[in-house]
Amino acid sequence: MAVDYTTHDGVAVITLNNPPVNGLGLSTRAGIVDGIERAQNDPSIKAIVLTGAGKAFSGGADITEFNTPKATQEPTLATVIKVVESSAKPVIAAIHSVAMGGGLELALGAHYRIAAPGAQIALPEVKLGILPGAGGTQRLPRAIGLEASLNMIVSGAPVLSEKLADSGLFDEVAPGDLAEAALAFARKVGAKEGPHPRVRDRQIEHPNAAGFIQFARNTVSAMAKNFPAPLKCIDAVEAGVQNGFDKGLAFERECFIALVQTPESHALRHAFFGERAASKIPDVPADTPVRDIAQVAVIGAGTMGGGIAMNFINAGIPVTLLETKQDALDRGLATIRKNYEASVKKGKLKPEALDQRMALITPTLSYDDLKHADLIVEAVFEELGVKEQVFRRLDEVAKPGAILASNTSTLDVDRIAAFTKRPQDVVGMHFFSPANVMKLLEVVRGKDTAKDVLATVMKLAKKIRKTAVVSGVCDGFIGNRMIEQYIRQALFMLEEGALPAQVDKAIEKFGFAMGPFRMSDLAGNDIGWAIRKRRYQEHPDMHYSKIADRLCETGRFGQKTGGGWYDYKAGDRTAYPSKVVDEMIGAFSKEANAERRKISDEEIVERLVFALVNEGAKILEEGIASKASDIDMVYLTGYGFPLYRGGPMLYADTVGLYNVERAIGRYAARPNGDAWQLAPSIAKLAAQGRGFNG
Ligand code: T1G
Repeated sequence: MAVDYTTHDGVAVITLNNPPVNGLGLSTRAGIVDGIERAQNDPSIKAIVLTGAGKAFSGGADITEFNTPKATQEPTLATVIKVVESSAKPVIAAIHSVAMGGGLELALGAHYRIAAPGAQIALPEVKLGILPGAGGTQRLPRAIGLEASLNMIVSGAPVLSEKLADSGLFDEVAPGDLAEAALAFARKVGAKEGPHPRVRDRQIEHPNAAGFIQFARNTVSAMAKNFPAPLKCIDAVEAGVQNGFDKGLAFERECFIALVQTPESHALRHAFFGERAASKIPDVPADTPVRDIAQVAVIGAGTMGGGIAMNFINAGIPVTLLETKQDALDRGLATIRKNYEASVKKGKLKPEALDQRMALITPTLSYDDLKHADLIVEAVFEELGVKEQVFRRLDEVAKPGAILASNTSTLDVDRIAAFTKRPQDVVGMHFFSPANVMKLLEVVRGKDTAKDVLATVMKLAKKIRKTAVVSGVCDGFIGNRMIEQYIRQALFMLEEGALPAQVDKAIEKFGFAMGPFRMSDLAGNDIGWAIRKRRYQEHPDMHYSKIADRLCETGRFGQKTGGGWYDYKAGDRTAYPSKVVDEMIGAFSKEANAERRKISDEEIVERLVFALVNEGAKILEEGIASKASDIDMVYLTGYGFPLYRGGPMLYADTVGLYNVERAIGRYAARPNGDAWQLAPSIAKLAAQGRGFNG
């Protein structure tokens, strides 16, 4: 039973014991009910303490039971809370570390609550696209008031227990031994005559509840346009304010059932699990010993190197930063300082933290200073010859067991590893620009990369707050290999009749943060140009539209040259459709004898997104990615794919692979159709009526 029951001089202690965070799974829920009933029937017991073992009071509903019959099997959490709330003997919730979601709702069903300081208190359900489904929208407003509760429910953000000390949620915030404080409190209230106070019986006091709720609704509807849950949270709280607890509870249930079935909630839960699943590598045991990373070195103090260094400094890990020339080193340090100064100005960083962080950097021009580093990340020019020089040098100076990582975005990590005598210590750590901001980290596993190196880097990624996804070695790994096909389709569509602004608008309406042409103007069209030139050498058979080369030949590299696919005005980053470029596109189509036609937004979205899906399917077939959710995590955290659609592979499942296959078949039969080589797995899964994610 995932619950322990002990007695202490007239007080029964029910301890949730379902590691890792006391998720309220079926056996835990049943154990609580049994414990409460056992205490009712024991005349020596005057009061009951409910608490959690290990690192949480409770992290809420057991997410491992989501979408399984156990999740809704009696006793449901609502039943458990009803049993707790109707106990004749007082129930005291003793909260520490984490009380989230159903865990907090359970505590709200108790008669009294005592908390240790530092506990994370939250109703994060809205982040899963649902709302508190066990009375949270009804009890929390009665415990801490309308405004504070709406803030917590709609944001899902945790609040530290001591910040709620005077909120009416806790009867005590106990800085000392929580168990002792709970037992003492239990003996005190156990001596009192019942009935004991129930949160549900409190009133929600507010001078102008209707006005505040309307204000909240206006605020939330502006920011939550693609997510239904936040507004539903407000509706449920309002129902309780207007119609009383029981009607409010019933309405909350209706909202919960409706939301849990929405594609947005499915996408958010997919991302929640995908984030956790990404850190699990099928053939690397979870208990693989990791190497200690106390000191890091970064080679290259440019945009990437500086951003990479900041990640480690932000986590308190000292960094030796190596450059070849003093002025480059000085520039790199100045950029890092400027970034921190900007954070201080925005109030995101305390002034004293700026100097503390800068003090963690040891600048140097000498490779010899890297000899103590446990991890060395190179972020030098993206050219194999340069990487070779760096890794041969590293092989000479790095201490045995140091992990040697390359930030390469497309080069072959196995070839880089072969420049050393220690390929087992070489790995790719592909950060995304700006490296100190973007959450995605592609961890590229070479054929010789040791398992403990992978385990170490995945653990370190969590420490520097990155979403790490393991990729095998191929050109472009996961993200860039897929974006290649996306851009190919975008360029073909220009040739066939679309214009940059139409393509961007269509895919931005679908939910992408930025369309391909605005993105390219931002990153620099010359970067794609250089990659295409390399591609033409390596894959002469691959059919590309040369329209982007034509643009680059005129020097229109994007924002940095005042013009790219769009025109720009000095000091203004707005992308203005360019008459010159539109005419160039028209002329190009004529030269290519391409009959320009009207292309619908729907075709634009299908060709861009299904190009990602088709290449993602091949990446799965080749084992470059181990699971579809890894590919989705790459696109959600590194490429601006809309979160409410869950990533390209989940979106394909939502559309149905049968429909994806038919759409690809249609495009394969049209001009430039040779780019559509259907991934066999799409046809196979479609025939079985399955999706990528099961
Ligand atoms: N149930 C089961 N396992 C959970 C869990 C949960 N609720 N939350 C986390 N885990 C696992 C997680 O998968 C990982 O497992 C391990 O715990 C450590 O997690 C009715 C319906 C609690 C703050 O949304 O925010 O209640 O990978 O690495 O950084 O209204 O986990 O080690 O095998 O994140 O210390 C609402 C989600 C559910 C809480 C701990 N609850 N969890 O953070 O560790 S819906 C949540 C978190 C609900 C009710 C509704 C965090 C944490 P493994 P971790 P951490």
